[in-house]
Amino acid sequence: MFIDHVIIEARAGDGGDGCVAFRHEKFAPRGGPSGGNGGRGGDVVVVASRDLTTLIDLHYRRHIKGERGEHGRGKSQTGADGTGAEIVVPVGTLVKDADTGETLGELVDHGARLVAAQGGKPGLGNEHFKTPNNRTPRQFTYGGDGQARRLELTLKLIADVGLVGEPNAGKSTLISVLSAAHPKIADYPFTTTTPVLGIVRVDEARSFVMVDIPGLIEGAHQGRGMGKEFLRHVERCRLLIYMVDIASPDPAGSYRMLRNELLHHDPALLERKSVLALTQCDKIPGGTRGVDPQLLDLHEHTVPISAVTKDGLGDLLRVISSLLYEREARAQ
Ligand SMILES: Nc1nc2c(ncn2[C@@H]2O[C@H](COP(=O)(O)OP(=O)(O)OP(=O)(O)O)[C@@H](O)[C@H]2O)c(=O)[nH]1
Ligand SMILES: [Mg+2]
Repeated sequence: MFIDHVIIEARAGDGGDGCVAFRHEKFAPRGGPSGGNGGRGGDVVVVASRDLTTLIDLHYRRHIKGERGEHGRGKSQTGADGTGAEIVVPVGTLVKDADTGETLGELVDHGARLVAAQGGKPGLGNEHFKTPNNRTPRQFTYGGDGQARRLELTLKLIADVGLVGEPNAGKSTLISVLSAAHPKIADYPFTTTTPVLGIVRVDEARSFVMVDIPGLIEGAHQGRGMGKEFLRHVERCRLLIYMVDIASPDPAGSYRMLRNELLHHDPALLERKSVLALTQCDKIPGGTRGVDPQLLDLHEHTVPISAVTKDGLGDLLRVISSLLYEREARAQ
């Protein structure tokens, strides 16, 4: 199961109470105040790890609590701080307050940490209130309440290259020939129901991460089909590949439909570097060389391919890598 959205209850620990105590020593029977402060409550912290790829663990663990700080004790002893609780999430997780909608942060790097609920402040013991005028204070304060918050965690996969296409365009087939990923492939629509990541090796030094998402159909932005929900996974891709089956009834229309769906989801996606891959060219006479020139003109970078004969895959990789690495190449 692929879980990429969960709401959990985070409750930080309360602060420990301050203590009221007086020293009772043999030669100082009426000693001064000695009640120590409480400890801080443990925070609830969200930590990003590249070792996770879904939020599934949290699906089964909805309540996360930090420990309470210990109460202060006599003999000026401060209570120990409560241990914090960690919520480990995959890199690329967005953390929001589920009730206010406020974005608390986005964990983009491995090891990044975000305090999602603050532990309660320590209470003060009576020793703290000692003044020259008041040598026997009985005052103390209670520890503060730990912050309680409902957190909405949303995972946005971080891939360099996203595949967008209608169902059956051949997205999963492409990722399975270019990477070690093995998504299910079949000739019925919506075979892919959850995003799949694959690492594509360009040469010894370079590789990129590709993401295959469920197919898009016209009206996806209004909730038709299932692709809309997954479009957020291509939001951060540096490059998009429009996948259009050359043997489908209207390839040019399919390409325009895909652009239109992206436009409605987020207009910035149309500005993204992109390549049009005309897929399944083995099905037409002449294969990758038999493509109608008008289709080749649809997009600035158009590459005819066949995942079955592997024709055009080298060209596709060359175009992808020149676009992905062009800034670095120029800088060298
Ligand atoms: N002849 C031929 N068939 C292909 C090619 N690529 C994919 N297919 C076939 O087309 C069908 C759909 O392929 P998939 O890779 O599952 O398509 P998809 O785009 O992932 O589809 P969804 O997951 O439903 O969105 C399967 O029967 C594949 O075997 C190709 O290059 N040539
Ligand atoms: Mg698929």
